[in-house]
Amino acid sequence: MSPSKNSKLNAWVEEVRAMVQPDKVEWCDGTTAEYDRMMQVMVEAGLATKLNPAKRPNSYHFRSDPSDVARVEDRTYISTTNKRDAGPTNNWASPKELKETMRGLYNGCMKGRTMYVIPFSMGPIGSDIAKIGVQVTDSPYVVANMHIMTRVGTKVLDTLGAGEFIPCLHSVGKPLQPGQKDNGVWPCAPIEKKYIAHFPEENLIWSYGSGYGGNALLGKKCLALRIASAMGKKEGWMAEHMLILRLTNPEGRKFHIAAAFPSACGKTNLAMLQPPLKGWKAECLGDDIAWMKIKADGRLYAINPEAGFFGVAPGTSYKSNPMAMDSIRENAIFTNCVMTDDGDVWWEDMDKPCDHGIDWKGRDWKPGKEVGAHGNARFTAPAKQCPVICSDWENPEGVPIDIFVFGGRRTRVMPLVHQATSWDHGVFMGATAASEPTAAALDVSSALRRDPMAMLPFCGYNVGDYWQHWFEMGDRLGNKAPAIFYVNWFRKSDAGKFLWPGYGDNARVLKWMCQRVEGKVGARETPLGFMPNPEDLDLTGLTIAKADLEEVLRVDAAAFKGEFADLDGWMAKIGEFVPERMKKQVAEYKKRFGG
Ligand code: OXD
Ligand code: MN
Repeated sequence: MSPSKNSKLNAWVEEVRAMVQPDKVEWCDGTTAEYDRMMQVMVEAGLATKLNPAKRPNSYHFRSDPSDVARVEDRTYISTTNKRDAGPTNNWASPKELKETMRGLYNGCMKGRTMYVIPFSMGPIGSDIAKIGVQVTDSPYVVANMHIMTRVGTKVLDTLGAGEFIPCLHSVGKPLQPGQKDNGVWPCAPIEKKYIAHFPEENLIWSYGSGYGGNALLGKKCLALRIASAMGKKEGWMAEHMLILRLTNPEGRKFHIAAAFPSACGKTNLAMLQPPLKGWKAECLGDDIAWMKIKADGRLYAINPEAGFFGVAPGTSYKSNPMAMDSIRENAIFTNCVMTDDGDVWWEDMDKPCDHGIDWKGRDWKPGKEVGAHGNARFTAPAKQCPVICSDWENPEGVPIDIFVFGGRRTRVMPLVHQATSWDHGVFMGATAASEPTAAALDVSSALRRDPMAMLPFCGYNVGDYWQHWFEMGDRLGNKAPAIFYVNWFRKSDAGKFLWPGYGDNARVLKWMCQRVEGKVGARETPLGFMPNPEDLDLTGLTIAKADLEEVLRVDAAAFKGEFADLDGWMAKIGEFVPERMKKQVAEYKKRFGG
């Protein structure tokens, strides 16, 4: 029986039920008892292992199928009536054809399974920036993860009343025959049957065939980025692939920073960084997504629409991110890690080595040629468990953003930091951001890729229109617009050594940004924009060779000129959709380099 009086919702759930033909339907209430029951179901199905409670209380480990370990960009669609509205960076399919294909797959796809109906809020329930979604899924793994990553439950239905919701349909695409059980085999469909489809004209999401991460937890990339970005364009707000953090200076002034990086650039690390600078305090508000609206005072306010962290495990350690390590000490879900002999989880570059365990493929494992944890192994943990979660992280009003940061992973060419000289220049910096490849997507090539505002896989509409939206937001914000910076923590020397220590020391760069906003620190003008002189950075307590510092702050004009062809290629890819203001920025950029 539906606990909702929303007739549109009830009609949709009934329509889906008739199509997917589950054994039964369960409405999720978001309670701990429900979470525990999901885990019980999955332990019994051989899909989950409860970790040793003495090591990691109330935590579970899962192993997915090797074909289902990351987002599948080739199978992700933006389905709009006109192809131009999906733009040159998205896969497009006509809604009519895509729906027909997918209906064929959905038909009877939940046979032998339970269909769960998950009402969830992205953002604090009732915030004027928040949105309500309802996900239908046949995966208890998804239910449990949604409990952590979003706000699930009856209160959401009460708030929804008869209002609008975003329908999110999901199936792992593996019906069960009578008597058949999963028996330890992660359910999913083969790659050519996986579809992650978005219909922005109707605010609708259909996902089929994958049980993993962003393909399946539909509140995250599908709703909070692809659909929300398209809604933001229509409604005049922004949904961005950005962490949010608060830095407080010794005088008590708070700065809010929203930073966009492609996957695997240390976003979660930056979101939780702890400054080694006396009197400076950092608090985390979110590690992946920011929704931002201009409020009555003319400033841009951000909320984190999520309630948890779905972080990349390998590389996370007490050295790289102690706050994340403390966030996952209990009540966490781990996927595709090594299971240790004492019933805990492990991954590459965790603090202590692991001599023996079961690898992510379920095989007996010892350190050697093959990694034990998949490169995109993940932890799911409640944000409230982060020791440095900001007291305002659930403030329905959001926090006013002072600074935007773009960046990427570049071993060469790009210096440590530069600042835009104007909003339009900052939009150009974001639009031309580039990074080296990631394990978070299964199917991206190993070449350097341009990743505009880190939204390449997540922008739910034409990227040219998206850039135009950025320009227009700047017009509306005027002199209240955040200052824009670009960083690269990953520059290496010719000998392959990182030139900048990174991690907590990145706070030194953030401090420079805050002081720039206050007009308290110097900079030099370069063809890239404003950059710090070595003495403008607070390097107290840091040992860095003078030559390394100079190198990491050097603008190699010849190298940048050498990338003009790549820049032209990128603009040519967006072609007729490049806004005039972007063309002007490209021309000015080249002129500054004398070319
Ligand atoms: C993520 C990603 O999972 O960006 O956050 O890939
Ligand atoms: Mn992300």
